[in-house]
Amino acid sequence: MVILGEDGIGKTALLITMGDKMYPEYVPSVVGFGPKESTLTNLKRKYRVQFWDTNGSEPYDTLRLTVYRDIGLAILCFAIDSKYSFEKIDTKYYTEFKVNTVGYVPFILVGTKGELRSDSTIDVNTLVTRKQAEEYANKIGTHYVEVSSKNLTNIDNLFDQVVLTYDKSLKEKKNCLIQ
Ligand SMILES: Nc1nc2c(ncn2[C@@H]2O[C@H](COP(=O)(O)OP(=O)(O)OP(=O)(O)O)[C@@H](O)[C@H]2O)c(=O)[nH]1
Ligand SMILES: [Mg+2]
Repeated sequence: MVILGEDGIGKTALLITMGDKMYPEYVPSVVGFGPKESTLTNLKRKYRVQFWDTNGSEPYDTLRLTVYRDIGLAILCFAIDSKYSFEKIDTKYYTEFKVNTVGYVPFILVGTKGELRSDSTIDVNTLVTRKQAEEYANKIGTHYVEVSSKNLTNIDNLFDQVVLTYDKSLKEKKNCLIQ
């Protein structure tokens, strides 16, 4: 799978947290550039997942295109405290992902830094609302999962959703071949 989105929204922290079930003290920019294997456990099963971390900044725009070959699932990511990163999903990452993948590749919309919703020092008007995110996910035909790597909220649910979405797309592909 590949994780896509703007700079500084918590992509790398999320990948590390999904693997380690722990929020990292130090977050590198990308977890290597190239696929990394990780064993994730969920739904009482173990999965070997190969994931690509990416970087949203312009110098990486060309390099990122090479990632789309052969991917099984994409996580489209924004941070709930960055309306800019949410808008960029539609204007950049979703489009780029659709243009550069062949056939149907499943994807999930993820809002990071979810714990900021209950931070009383933050003006709620500056946040992307859950309703906005859910409506957008609905429009592009997927689910919205809001997570907090910092508080480990919904990290397991996200991986459940990754597995379900991926399995469903495999079954649909099989059905298409039989018909
Ligand atoms: N409040 C909060 N901060 C987070 C969370 N996850 C990551 N961060 C912080 O957000 C910043 C960016 O996190 P990264 O994981 O490096 O973000 P990235 O999207 O990989 O950024 P680039 O590699 O620059 O594209 C870091 O300072 C993290 O500590 C979270 O769940 N909550
Ligand atoms: Mg990163």
